[in-house]
Amino acid sequence: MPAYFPMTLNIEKIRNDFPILERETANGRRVIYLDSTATSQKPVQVIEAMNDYYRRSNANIHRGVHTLAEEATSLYEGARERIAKFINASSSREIIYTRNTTESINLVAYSWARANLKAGDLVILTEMEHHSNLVPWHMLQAERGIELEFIPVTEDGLLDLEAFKALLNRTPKLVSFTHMSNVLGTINPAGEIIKLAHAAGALTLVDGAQSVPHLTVDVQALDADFYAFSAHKMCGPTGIGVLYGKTSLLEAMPPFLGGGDMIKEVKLRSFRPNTLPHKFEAGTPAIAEAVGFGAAVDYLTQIGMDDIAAHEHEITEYALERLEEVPGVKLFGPPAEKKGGVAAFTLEGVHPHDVAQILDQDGIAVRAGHHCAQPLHEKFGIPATSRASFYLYSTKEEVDLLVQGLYKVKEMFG
Ligand code: C6P
Repeated sequence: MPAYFPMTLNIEKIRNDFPILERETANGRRVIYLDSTATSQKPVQVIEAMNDYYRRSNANIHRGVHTLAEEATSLYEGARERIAKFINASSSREIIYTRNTTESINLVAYSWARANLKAGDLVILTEMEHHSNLVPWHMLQAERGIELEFIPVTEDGLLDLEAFKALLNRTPKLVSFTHMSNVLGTINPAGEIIKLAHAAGALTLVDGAQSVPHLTVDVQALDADFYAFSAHKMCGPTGIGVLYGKTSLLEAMPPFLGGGDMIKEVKLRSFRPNTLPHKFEAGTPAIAEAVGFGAAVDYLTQIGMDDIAAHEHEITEYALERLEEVPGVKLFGPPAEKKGGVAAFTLEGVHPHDVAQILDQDGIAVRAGHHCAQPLHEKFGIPATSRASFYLYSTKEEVDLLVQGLYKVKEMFG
């Protein structure tokens, strides 16, 4: 077993932090979790931080002067500080808690875009977007008559930057794109795209659902205007995410949801909104989840994002190599140097759902379907793929078991 362990991280120690990796499925197989792109598993450090919060400190925040309320507020705000540091925001006021990446993108679409875009204004997206960075813009197009254009994806799964430059001549107002594709794994040149967009006078929104969990992200170095991500894909709990925005932009934006906590003052016929970041956080938020999010960021920071990325690269390189050996497997996306830990594939003659179901009999968890990126699958002329994805706890041994499982699938389908 140790021979399989890559050298970058102390995988044995890391795997011990994730109790779920020890469990067995109904037919007595150990779980081989290859679906971290959908949601990551959670280390005990996160589970215990949330548990401790409910056992010791539970109270509503920003509302009370009693000990528990102050403790809960300080835990909630402390997590925000650490998340700000994690992505190098210039202030924690730029970190808006949301429910997830989807809500973060919708916040920009509802608040910034409805205040700033009119009929005929152009928003540039890409062909590799997740539905959460497509549908909010379709909705705005139907409501406002904005225009949408898409940076094409090349056959090898990269963005066509020459086509993007041509689109920039049409003076877009916003360029909104994924930093890393959840299907192809492509890591897009976010810094370059942002620079080009700014030179053309557009703002930028980056969907970081797959990048923040796996790469070192520095929003100031990127010069991103907005950046969205979810806790649950980075060892944290479900139900909480972040919208990062530059202070000047967030300050100028109208509130998104109205209610308690997002106000300074309310009269019968009017209100004054609160300052940042509270202006965008109406109602009692996900407090325990924020505590868990802070613990997740501490956990990843302590291990080191660069080492995590290096480990994932090693696993991905190995996985692509091994999957390519399987007759009938077709891989989608660029080579390992240009992608994160995602391997989407089809197996000739077998529906991706059948592949996933048969693998599951051996405890191997992969996702099958369009992965909320239907237009991208259409582009490649397929309805679905099977997708294996990797994280800091993934091992080469698990890749071997996946490959072994695929040979079994082939045998069953003759
Ligand atoms: N992708 C996947 O299996 P939420 O659900 O809001 O936390 O994240 C949405 C989202 C946005 N952008 C990208 C690039 C994503 O990958 C996701 C979530 C999961 O691929 C669930 S569909």
